[in-house]
Amino acid sequence: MTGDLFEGLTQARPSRQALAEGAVLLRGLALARQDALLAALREVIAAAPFRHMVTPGGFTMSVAMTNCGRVGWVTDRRGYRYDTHDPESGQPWPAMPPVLLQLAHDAAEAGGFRDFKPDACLINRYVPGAKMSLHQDKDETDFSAPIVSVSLGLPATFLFGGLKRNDKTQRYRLAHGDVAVWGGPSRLLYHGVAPLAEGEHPLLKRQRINLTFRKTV
Ligand code: MD3
Ligand code: FE
Repeated sequence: MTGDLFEGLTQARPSRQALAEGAVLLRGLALARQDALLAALREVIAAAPFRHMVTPGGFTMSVAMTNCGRVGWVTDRRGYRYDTHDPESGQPWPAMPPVLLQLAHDAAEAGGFRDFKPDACLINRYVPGAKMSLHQDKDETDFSAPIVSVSLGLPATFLFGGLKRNDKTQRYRLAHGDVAVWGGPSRLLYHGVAPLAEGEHPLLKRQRINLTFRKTV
């Protein structure tokens, strides 16, 4: 019996689930290093606080975002892009903490992608009600590298479809500590997140934080 009163807080060993060709879900992979991960995240967030960005169409996103790494993903009325500097502070984005880089590398390797060296980590914060509409991640130039995503805090319903917006979607529940790798034929699949349900996570309280590691060039 390995059950835990606090769902998702501990897991004896990570499990692996194929999602699509080139995509694998590594449940619980981040749990063994969650303390170091959360400590590093707190430092990044102190230097570059979460903010609600505006889409080129003029909508304020319900998800709050920040970044670490050589470049960060930004959106404003001028468009989507990667930028070396945080537009709020005028400073370079905080460096990618080694514990984040190592987790992304290890996850990619478990997914069959060697030597993954992301130069950007987009950090998304969802509170109940926040969502992310179906989209493709295509602001990068190197689609041969995978994207690695790490879920922390409240669970979410993640959706992913095909290469066309109207392709049928599948739904998965992503919980605290789950890591997914999206490479090869899965790299440009449409994906999104359903509105976050109410809840309280033992460590992160009323929020979900998602990290996506990208190699942009
Ligand atoms: C499938 N974030 O930041 S992570 C994003 O949970 C984003 O915050 C979601 O989509 C979140 O762009 C989903 C899972 C994910 C990330 C990238 C993908 C799935 C993907 C790229 C290709 C296919
Ligand atoms: Fe995405």
